[in-house]
Amino acid sequence: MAENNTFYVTTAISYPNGRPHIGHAYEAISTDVIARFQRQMGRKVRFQTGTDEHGLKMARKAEEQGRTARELADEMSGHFNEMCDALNVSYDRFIRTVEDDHHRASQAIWQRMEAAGDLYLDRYEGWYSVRDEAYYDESELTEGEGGTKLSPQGTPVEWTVEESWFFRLSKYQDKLLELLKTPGFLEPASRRNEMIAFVEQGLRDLSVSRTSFDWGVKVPGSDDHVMYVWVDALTNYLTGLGFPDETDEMREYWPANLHIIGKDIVRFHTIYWPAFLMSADLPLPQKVFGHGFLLNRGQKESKSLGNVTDPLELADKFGVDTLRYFLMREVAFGQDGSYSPEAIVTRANAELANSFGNLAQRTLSMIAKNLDGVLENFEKAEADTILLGQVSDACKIELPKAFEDLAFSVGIEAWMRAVYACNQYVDEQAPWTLKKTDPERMKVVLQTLFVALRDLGIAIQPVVPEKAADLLGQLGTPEGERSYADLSDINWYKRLVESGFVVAKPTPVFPRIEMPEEVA
Ligand code: ME8
Repeated sequence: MAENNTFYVTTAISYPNGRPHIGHAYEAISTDVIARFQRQMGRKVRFQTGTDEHGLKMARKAEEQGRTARELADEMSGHFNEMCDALNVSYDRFIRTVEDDHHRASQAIWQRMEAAGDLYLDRYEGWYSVRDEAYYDESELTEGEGGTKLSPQGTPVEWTVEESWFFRLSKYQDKLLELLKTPGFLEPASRRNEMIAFVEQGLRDLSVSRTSFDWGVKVPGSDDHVMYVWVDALTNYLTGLGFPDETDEMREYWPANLHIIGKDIVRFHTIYWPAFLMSADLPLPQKVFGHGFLLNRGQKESKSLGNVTDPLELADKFGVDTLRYFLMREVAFGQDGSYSPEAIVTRANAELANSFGNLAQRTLSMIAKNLDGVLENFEKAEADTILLGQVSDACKIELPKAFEDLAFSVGIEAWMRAVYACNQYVDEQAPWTLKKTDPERMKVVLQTLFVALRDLGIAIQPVVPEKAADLLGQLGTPEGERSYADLSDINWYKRLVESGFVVAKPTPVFPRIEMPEEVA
């Protein structure tokens, strides 16, 4: 069992059959926010992401382009890795399923399933969607244009007949039902019923190998078979910890605390994956969270609509942290969301520039100018205590509680309310007037705001890591004192004053952004 203070979180691994799109960026960013949040909560975190490079979809795409699957995978996987780096995604391992240790891990889990008596050779005859890399039962299909058959995801299916290894999925039906009904295993809860209904209608054994192509992990002892791509893909979560070896990482981090995935692949993660693990006699992940889809102005992105956005272009135009903030703030995690350049600019200017950025800029400028940047210990009046209580509640209690529940937009909203409260306090206290009428009171007001900024800066780090670090640097917050536990340290201000730290003329953390002309 994983130790309590460790946290293993993963994203899905993406198909590198093309460049990353905004949905991939969204998943990487939200999982990174979780990883950073958990680290800041003091947990020992392991975070894995990567690319899922085998299967028919990759093989066909490469063929279309007249090159090998490996060439396509190498090029495109590189773009996914670059995207993660550019978006400040703090993964511990970027896994590629073509790597040797992954082949070894996949073969090891296969052998365990075989040893459990759960694999047998037969003939598969049925429908397969290459786009989804998924088998479907006739009853799940719908009719498309011209009488073609479509998967529940709306993708074309083809009739497939081949010799195949089968996994005894049916054997796990009762245990899977019990698992799916376990509160907290699959979230949001709204995704549960669909999975329960799928299991309740009866599970058929699953075809888990292919013989019509060879781009995959070889089935041990059956060299003409490659594993069904989902068998190897799901195993990536174990590979990264050193499975099948009994490594420290396996002991510390397995079972995973959280698999973050999109809503379209919940079946694979909450039915197939737990069944494979049960068969291999390995502990099950604690939670699978299926997030929603990100739409471009309410529409699905597609090459034919010509609305495919390169997430790095968005980050370049608006800033990495602005994009991160927007996605986490705008979309209720678990539901679908929509984005547009206008929505990003509007949100960023209203909340980051005009509210938070401006608060920091005004406060620090006034301290630098009117107090020569010098901080002192001070006695709070009632209004100051009330404000700092509100800020502290939002930063220390409300935001962390919401983030722990993966309700990011709720947590950020609580944080934003605290920012608004600070701005209202500035307006009410009017330090620019106090400068003439009551300079001692002005000092207290400015220092109260300084204290609030430090809490606000610490709390929001998982979402906007670079900008928060910039602000905390300007506030003189030592790097080792930026965790959520540090928000309960009552002596930090005293220590800062004693250190002789001087507030310098600030540089804006969140300047206003303009709508770039080409998208205006
Ligand atoms: O499914 N909005 O890979 P993938 C939000 N290789 N998320 C989206 C999205 C959108 N518009 N489009 C896709 C695969 N996603 C498999 C996973 S895991 C062992 C194997 C999400 O490249 C999608 O739901 O099609 C998935 O979680 C991830 O992006 C990768 O999708």
